[in-house]
Amino acid sequence: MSPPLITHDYTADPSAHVFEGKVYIYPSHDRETDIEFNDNGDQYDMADYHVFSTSSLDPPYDSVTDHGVILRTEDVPWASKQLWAPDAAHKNGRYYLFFPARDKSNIFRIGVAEGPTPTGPFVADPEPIPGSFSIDPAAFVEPDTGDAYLYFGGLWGGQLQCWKGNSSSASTEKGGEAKLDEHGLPPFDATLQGPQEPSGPNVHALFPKVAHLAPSMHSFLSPAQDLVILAPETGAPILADDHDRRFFEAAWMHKRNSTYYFSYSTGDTHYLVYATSKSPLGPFTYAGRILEPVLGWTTHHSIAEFGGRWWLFHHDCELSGGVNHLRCVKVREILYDDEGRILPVEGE
Ligand code: FUB
Repeated sequence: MSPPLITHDYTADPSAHVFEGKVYIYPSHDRETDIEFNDNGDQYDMADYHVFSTSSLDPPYDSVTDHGVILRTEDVPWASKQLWAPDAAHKNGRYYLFFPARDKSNIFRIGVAEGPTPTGPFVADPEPIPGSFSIDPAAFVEPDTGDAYLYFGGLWGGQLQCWKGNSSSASTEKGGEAKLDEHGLPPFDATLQGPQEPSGPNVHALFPKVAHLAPSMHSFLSPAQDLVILAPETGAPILADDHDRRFFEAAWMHKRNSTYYFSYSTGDTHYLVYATSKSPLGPFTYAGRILEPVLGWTTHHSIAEFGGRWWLFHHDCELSGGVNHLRCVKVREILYDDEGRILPVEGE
């Protein structure tokens, strides 16, 4: 069993990047709460972010440094609560922190904050990214061209299912097209919040979203689109009832050789899985499991290359003895076979 990477505090949803020769980890900062547990995730009531760095990923993790708070709810004019899983990117000689939070209407949006170094100081935009919604942003900057993309989405508490007409997979209101706003978004359907999602024979799953980021990194070049994930055996989209393989949350993109790997959590079946494509916009084809269920309900990760090895950063609830919303970040090496398939690792 690998030990927690960070032990003095609860951390989760680790987004890892190599910046300036070191690994920087941007996790959620879990905290104790009196909020009753529910399937909407209200107990995940985080209020700030810390950033961590390390020059070694092998135990005993002596070089892990907590750089302190880099953003708080009160630093974000549009946010009301729940700073969930963040990510960071480097472009234009600047660093960008992408984060979801509920706005003042209780709707999850995605914000961006910019700073001069991997540890900030970060200054948040006064409004969320126009056209953004749902949770779990993952930024990917194409190494060769600098083109940047933001992947996001999450079911149930993540509200992806509340934006029905936005998805080419979803039906719109009876007999007609949903009316879209200037960012391509339909009205938010609050009655679909919580543990709800499409189901039924031949209904395909809701897809995660991808948006091409503008060169400034503060807006989308065009409305977010579906990131289609196909079943290899049919070539058709993964079905909604296929809970072992359908996208739930925790989007992550990495590129190895010329292949794009989109990895994600299956939520209520608790797997980390991945799909591959030759384009960052897909379509992707489901390729297999990376990690079996861990201790705790959620599973969320990132994948990065450091020191000539590939690493899976993830979390479980070992540090709290199994309390779902008090998690701890871990790391372990992952290997690929000769065809570029990720070799599955065991749960703990
Ligand atoms: O940390 C809050 C939420 O739990 C994340 O946004 C999800 O991915 C899940 O890990």
